[in-house]
Amino acid sequence: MPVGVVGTGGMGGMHARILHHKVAGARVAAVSDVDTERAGKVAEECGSAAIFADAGEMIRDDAVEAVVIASPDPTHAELTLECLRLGKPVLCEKPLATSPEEALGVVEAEVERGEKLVQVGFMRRYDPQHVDVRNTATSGDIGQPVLFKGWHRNAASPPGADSGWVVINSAIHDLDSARWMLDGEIEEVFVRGLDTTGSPDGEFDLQLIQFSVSGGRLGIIEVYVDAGYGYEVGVEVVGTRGTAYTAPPTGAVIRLERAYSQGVEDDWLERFEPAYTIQLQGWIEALNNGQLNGPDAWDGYAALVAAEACIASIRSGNPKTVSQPERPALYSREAPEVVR
Ligand code: ISE
Repeated sequence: MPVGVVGTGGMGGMHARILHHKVAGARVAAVSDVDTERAGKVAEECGSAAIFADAGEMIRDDAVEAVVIASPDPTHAELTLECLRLGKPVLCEKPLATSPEEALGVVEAEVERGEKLVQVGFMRRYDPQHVDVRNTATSGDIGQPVLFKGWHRNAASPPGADSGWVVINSAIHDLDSARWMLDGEIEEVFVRGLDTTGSPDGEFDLQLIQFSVSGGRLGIIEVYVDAGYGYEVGVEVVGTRGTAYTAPPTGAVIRLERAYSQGVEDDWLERFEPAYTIQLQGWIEALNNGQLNGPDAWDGYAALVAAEACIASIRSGNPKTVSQPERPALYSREAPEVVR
């Protein structure tokens, strides 16, 4: 499957290298980036892929049959819509869009086409530790799942990151994990936060999201994007008979000079490299088998609807109800996953 990768920064570069070096059935046919020098370096590493400065031009090139979008968040919806217009399957990094309205436009365009072509890059659904928790939660072994707990810590946030960015760019993963782990919809959110950096703008780099989930369940997410010590993500699902939570990092536990220590990852590229690989392998297999079965445009939209409610709660200081239209038949859980 000849794939075009939009964006050759940290995320796009990793996707291109994984596709080239680790995913059977995939070939990096092209990469695009406004920074053509950076694109050239990635292209060279990935079998002399073609280089484009313009993403749309690459997407429209006949040599590209599937697309990975890993460009800046504001470009995601527009480029995904171009893939839909051309009938090209696309794996779009989260967030699908920067607002629910923009994401709904993608959903409506895909429903109009009548076939699923969009997968959203919620890669935690492919992380072995997260999958193990979800399988345990849905197996009945811990009783009825009643509470989702997530913690998500970045070592440091980028310049200009405000409360909205923390939600749309970071907490979007945890909101999706809650929907996925509890197999339900987020119904109400209440967000409180802190600015731990002492910056005058009062934006929250530490947020506590309390929420309710359909079926009478609850959740709480801590997102802290200036944690300092490293990158750490985990979930726990609490059931009526027991709990399941993600195992700690797999690195060696070192005993030295009367102390234990274990490494903590720097960032998501390091912590979730296996998940990104499994995600891409599954996506290519699904395309070659004609069955898309990953997180879809509706998942991308639903996470953004909850995210927007979180931002509204931050601004108002009050709880915010999350309301969304009926799930179209194309995205029903019962619908066959066959798409192409
Ligand atoms: C980043 O964009 C990611 O997607 C990471 O998975 C997440 O942990 C991080 O907070 C985001 O900024």
